[in-house]
Amino acid sequence: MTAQNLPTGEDINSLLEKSLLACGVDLDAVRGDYPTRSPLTGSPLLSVRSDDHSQIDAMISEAQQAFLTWRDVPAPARGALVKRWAELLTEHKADLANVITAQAGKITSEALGEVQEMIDICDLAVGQSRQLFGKTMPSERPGHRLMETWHPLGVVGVISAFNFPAAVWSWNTALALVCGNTVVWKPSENAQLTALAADALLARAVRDVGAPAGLHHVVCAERAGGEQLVDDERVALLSATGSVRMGKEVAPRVAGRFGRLLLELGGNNGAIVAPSADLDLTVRGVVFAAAGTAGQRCTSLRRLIVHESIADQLVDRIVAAYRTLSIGNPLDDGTLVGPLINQASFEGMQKALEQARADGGDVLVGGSRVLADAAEEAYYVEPAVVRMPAQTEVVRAETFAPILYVMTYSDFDEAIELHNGVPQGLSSAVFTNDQAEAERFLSSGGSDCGIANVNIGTSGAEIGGGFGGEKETGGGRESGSDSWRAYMRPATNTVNYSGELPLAQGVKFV
Ligand code: UN1
Repeated sequence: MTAQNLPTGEDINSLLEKSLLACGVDLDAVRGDYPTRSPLTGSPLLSVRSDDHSQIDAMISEAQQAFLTWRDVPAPARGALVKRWAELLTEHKADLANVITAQAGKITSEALGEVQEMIDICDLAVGQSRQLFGKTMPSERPGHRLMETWHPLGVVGVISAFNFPAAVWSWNTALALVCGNTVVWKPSENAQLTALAADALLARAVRDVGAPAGLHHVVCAERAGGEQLVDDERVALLSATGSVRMGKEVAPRVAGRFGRLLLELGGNNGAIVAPSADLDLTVRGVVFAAAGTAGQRCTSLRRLIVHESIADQLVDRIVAAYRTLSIGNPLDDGTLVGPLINQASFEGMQKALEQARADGGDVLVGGSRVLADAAEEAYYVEPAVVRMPAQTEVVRAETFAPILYVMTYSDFDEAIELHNGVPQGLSSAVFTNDQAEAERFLSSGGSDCGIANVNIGTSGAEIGGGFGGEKETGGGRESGSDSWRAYMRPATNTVNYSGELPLAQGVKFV
């Protein structure tokens, strides 16, 4: 089922400009020669400025300078900035969501959800600003206190992807700011307008609370701009979200200069469906996780490992649900699946499907392009379900598009082995009503991912938990739990109030 009424390029541009202005973007200041386009129609959007090497250098210097002031502002007062930012995000939720839809192609409900996720991380960070606690330990020496304190790092460089063009930056930025750092952000070339809109709201919060203006910057540049953040020694922490290929390039360069790294790379998320699973709930969970956001989340469900006794029945129901998905204009209320980001993404999907067929896979539904007549340069696709005879190379690779590979298992150990038998380790799920299976999946011998769920899909994590994964996903944790520690450095302090000078380990000296 497809929705035919795509907007015109003019419609999108007028919605975009109105929304950018409402967010406080100075259109004249951001305008430049770098072309941007809307995945809704493939039509051009406002062209943006390109920052060169010396401009990026100046941003890092300003951020470094602002850090010297910001680090001494009490953390709860830093929290007041993030609190104001959350108010502005709440007030301009629809404006920012419109920009996200226009540039990333998310359906309105998911674009609003992305902004809600930003508000949520701000709430969390504000609370965190009154904690940032260290431990105290008993000293072995009388009249001494031993404790740990946490201090800001400096400039945090954030590299983010197109698919969560604002939320991932906000996870990093809200925490980095309350922790006393300053931020230089290099968004995806496919998400610069969203970045400028999101950043304009932060700029307003900075002005409203009188925080130092230089504490946040957006770098509008291609890859070289990101590389500058990777290689600049003043960037104390580099937090990068994107492909495994990008992470493999970035990690040794940052490590080579002893910078800190936070990586959130690819996922190839799987779900096991056991015979006891509630199939109504499973179908809904699977369809949202696999087809939602047109399969363009790091957490999208890409592999379904189903018990052989229920496989046919479940697959039939998923296929039937896929046939009812409305694909088209993401601004329309009823639409569930918007466009892919661009042609390369569509081609990647086609190539993967071809390979899957060559490997003996059976494409049960989807895979075709739709609405090509209405918008030649937009790439709307029917999400695909492919029954695979085995977990072949193409299944083991992340294709950033809506392909769900289905495989079967006969015993639960085999299912876990299949599940963990991929290079990535971000998110995972089991659908079961057997408590022992659920517990095994969550145990150390179960899922090897950073996120492991029971009876919900792999995507849509809440902000309160740590977000990230293992193996090629890069090992970083962002957003909730103890992730704030990645933005700070611990110091161990020993305070002597005894008036004597006993040495540790009983050592005698002068
Ligand atoms: C991403 O795709 O990079 O768990 C982030 C989720 C969202 C975040 C996804 N909260 O699906």
